[in-house]
Amino acid sequence: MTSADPRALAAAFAEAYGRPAEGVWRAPGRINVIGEHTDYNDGFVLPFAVPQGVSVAAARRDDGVLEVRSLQAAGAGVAVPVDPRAPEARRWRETAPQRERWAAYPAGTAWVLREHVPDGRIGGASLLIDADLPQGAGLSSSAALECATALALCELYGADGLLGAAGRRELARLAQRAEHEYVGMPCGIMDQSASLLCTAGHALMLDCRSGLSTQVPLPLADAGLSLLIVDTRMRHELVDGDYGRRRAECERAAEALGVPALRDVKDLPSALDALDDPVLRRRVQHVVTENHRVEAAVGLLRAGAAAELGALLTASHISLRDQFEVSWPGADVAVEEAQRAGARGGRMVGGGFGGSAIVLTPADRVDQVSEAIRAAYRRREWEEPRFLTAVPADGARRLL
Ligand code: GAF
Repeated sequence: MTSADPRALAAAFAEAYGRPAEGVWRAPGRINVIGEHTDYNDGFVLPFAVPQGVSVAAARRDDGVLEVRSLQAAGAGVAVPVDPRAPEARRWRETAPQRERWAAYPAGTAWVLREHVPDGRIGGASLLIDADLPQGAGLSSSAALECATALALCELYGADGLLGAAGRRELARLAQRAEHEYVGMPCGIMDQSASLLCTAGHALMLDCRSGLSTQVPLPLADAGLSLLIVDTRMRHELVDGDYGRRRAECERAAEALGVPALRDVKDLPSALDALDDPVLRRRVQHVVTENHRVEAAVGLLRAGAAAELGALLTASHISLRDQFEVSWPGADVAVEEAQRAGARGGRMVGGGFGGSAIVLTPADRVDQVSEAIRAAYRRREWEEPRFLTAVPADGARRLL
């Protein structure tokens, strides 16, 4: 069974919980064309939703408990009070074994939504999750899980104000808040925005300061191009601290430069001169140039020059590798080998330290490019990478 089959998921829900689901909702993962580690610097990003995602079958309950089960996680699932101050919720958050920790994403989402439902209380829910998005692959499975849960709970509990176009922007902020305050991951706003706001055939140009976004057509197939996702099978765990450290370095640099955020650095050479710490200089160099690359990429797409994006992708990768220092060997090798085999460029995506890379290649070279990457992995005795073709898909929605 795949997540694209809502009736099968509803049937599995009825079997698991002994009562019918009230609906099935789905939220996608994302690929970011360009604009990495710019979102929490108030900058620009250009993600699109992928067809792979997370589906949630759900039904309300009235005992204040959120019970989550997953077709991908064996065992009986996790039941935790929606109110995190309840002793059982506290105990669970302090002692949950690693295999149950994924449940913090839906639990945190239920908690942040309480202020937005008519009587100020989410009475509980049973959820059955089905994901065809690999976890830890840098494709934003966590945000997809939050957003699918959020849509389900908003509809079930009548948080109608969060369901329209403007409401979805707020919903993205709430899901981000769940991740900050409940999960402990200080993420930016890109992943939740992509999951909730993207439309098929387009990338989303998002100004992470104003929250304003525009849909930018991404006609890859018409331009004879493929964007290949290379899941390097090297896994990351962003809650672990490297991501938070990068974010803190950016905030320190902004403070030292006397600007609200690194987005406000207008004169890069003077900013670099003003910083003594070489690490902070590298971080600033990345963020400032990456914002320029997002704007350049949007310019190319609007001019019908998608094939020219390759050089920008590779420049982004080199900057993430050398200045921001978040790349990993599997991504570096994939980008280098892809180019040698005729791809136009590529880069790591997501927070880094593992996960996926993307490669922009003429559609007729997909086989050569993927074989070159596979062979390079074999030579190093690394686990075989997995390939997906990235197709810009619709954002989160109700399926049933
Ligand atoms: C992760 C975060 F969740 C995003 O907010 C973003 O910062 C990204 O890393 C890096 O661009 O996916």
